Amino acid sequence: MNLKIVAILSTLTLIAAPNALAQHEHHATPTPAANTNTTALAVGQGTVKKIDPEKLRLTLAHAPIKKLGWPAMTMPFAVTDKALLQKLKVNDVVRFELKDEQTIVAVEVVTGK
Ligand SMILES: [Cu+2]
Repeated sequence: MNLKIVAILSTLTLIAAPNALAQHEHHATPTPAANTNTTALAVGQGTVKKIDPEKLRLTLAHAPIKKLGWPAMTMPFAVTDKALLQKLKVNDVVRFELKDEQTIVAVEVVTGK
C-alpha cells in the first residue's frame, strides 16, 4: 500500500469516527421515558425479538438506519406506552418511529407470522 492511500484512509477514519461513537452510544441501556413529545428522530424497520411490557422494552433486529448512521443490529428499545406492545408478537416485522436513539414512540406491524 503506498503512502498516499494510507493518508486517504486515515482521513476517512477520522471523518467516520463521530459516527462510530454514536453507534456505540445507542447501545446504552435504554430507560423508559415519560416524555411523550412525538417529534420523530427517524423511522426504521425491524423484526420483533423480545417483548417486555413490564419494563416497557422492545428488542428488535433492526435494519440499517441511514439517517442515524446505524448498521443493522439487534438491540433493546424503550417504548413510551405499553399499548404499543399489545399488538406485537415475536417475529413480526414492524416499522417504528424513534423519538431519540433509544425510545420508540410508534410501531406498526408490516407482516406478522
Ligand atoms: Cu441499533
